[in-house]
Amino acid sequence: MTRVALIAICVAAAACSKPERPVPAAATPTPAATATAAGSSAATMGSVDGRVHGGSTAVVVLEPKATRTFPPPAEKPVMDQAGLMFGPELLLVRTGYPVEFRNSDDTLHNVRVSHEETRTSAFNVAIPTGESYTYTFERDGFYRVGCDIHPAMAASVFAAASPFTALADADGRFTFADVPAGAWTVTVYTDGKRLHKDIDIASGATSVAIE
Ligand SMILES: [Cu+2]
Repeated sequence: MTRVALIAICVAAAACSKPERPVPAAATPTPAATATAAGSSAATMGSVDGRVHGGSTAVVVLEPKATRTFPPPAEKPVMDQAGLMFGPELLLVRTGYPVEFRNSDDTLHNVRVSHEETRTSAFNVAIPTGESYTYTFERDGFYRVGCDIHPAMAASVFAAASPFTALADADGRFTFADVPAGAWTVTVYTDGKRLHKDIDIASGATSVAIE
């Protein structure tokens, strides 16, 4: 049994640039999820510093318990093909927003992508030298990425609606900045397992452990 522990999730109340301005209620339905100590609105922002113990590669996702709308990503994520390799090995993307697949090699590649859990094909396209293909993932989860021309080429995509996704570093550490206060779920994907932990983000510090 793999033991994964999330420790020292510290939440610091950051000064908001517009502390007096109430968040428009119409745009953000906020059902009373859980009784948080602060009970404040999205005007309060915190940050999360955590650590995953015991896993190898760990993908961490922070998802709100209540429905929440997030701004679009600032940049379009890119998966490149260079030197007969995909890069990066794992690309974190947002569902509903475009992702670019490039071929920077002097040879033809194709890109075959399928949803890992459902085995459903997302797309399979040939990408000539110097060209690219843009795709928008609509379903959350991991995707397998391969090239049929070069079977050794392999990578993964992880798609999530939440903008708060991270690949833990070699020591298992991860950080999320500017997280709106409220009730959230931390999900850790590691060693083929999916581990959940609920946390309340507000002013103050929180420690979380997932066994
Ligand atoms: Cu290839």
